[in-house]
Amino acid sequence: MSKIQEIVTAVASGKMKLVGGLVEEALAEGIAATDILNDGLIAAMGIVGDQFKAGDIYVPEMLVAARAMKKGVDTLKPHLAGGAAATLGKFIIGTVEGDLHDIGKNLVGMMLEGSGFEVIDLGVDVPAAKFVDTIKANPDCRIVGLTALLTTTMPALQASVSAIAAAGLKSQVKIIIGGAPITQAFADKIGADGYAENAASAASLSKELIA
Ligand code: B1M
Repeated sequence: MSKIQEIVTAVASGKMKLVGGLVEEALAEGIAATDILNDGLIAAMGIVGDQFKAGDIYVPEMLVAARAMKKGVDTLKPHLAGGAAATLGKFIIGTVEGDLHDIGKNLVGMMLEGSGFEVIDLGVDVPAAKFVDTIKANPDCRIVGLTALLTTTMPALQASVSAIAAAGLKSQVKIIIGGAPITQAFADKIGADGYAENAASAASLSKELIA
């Protein structure tokens, strides 16, 4: 079994204690950190999602897999985030109200930090008003990122974008959105300034939008 395959199997089966070591071994073998992330850790979560959808596993198994994934991401972090000095200004990020998924959001935050943003992470289940208040409290912040992983929380994403606009803050900040069910068409529909498919493109899009 290849090292990447071992990582996929360990994450998908929630073997948190194994994952850190396997990621270190993969790095020592010269496998690129981005390949370990995409083909190992993220691929494993895809498998977990499919198993959940098929009814082969339940929420507790999804949760232990998520913990194993986090362990892998923590080990990879120094090798992924470029470590640029925070010169690009503030970036407020959060997962919208009703939604507890944070792995993708954390990856986006990590990539943005590595690209030179100072990340203000509001966590998960963030009400629209909290985004508004945090933008107001940070008048030098020029960009905000919203995540939603559930089709049922896409309306909360729309509500957050609307609340930011209704508070008159659209001239201060650009808004980018992302998450598995999100598309460019949805971003256009709700008046977001951009959509990014993954953490790396979220970082490059953010730089473009504030340039
Ligand atoms: Co949940 N879950 N989950 N879950 N979960 C999904 C999303 C699901 C697709 C699984 C499935 O059915 N196949 C499904 C949603 C179905 C739908 O809406 N159509 C689902 C469900 C149904 C649920 C519950 C409702 C289950 C239940 O209770 N019955 C429940 C909801 C809880 C809630 O939020 N209120 C639930 C709970 C959970 C756990 C808590 C157990 C756990 C989350 C733990 C955690 O995050 N700390 C969990 C997990 C792990 C998943 C799956 C398996 C993996 C998600 C993940 O971390 N992926 C997921 C299935 C799947 O995605 N295939 C699933 C890896 C991560 C790197 O990808 O977050 O997409 P992702 O991020 C990507 C991009 O989307 C993008 O960049 C990242 C990659 O670089 N991106 C952005 C993300 N945010 C961005 C922001 C940007 C730009 C890009 O700009 C700001």
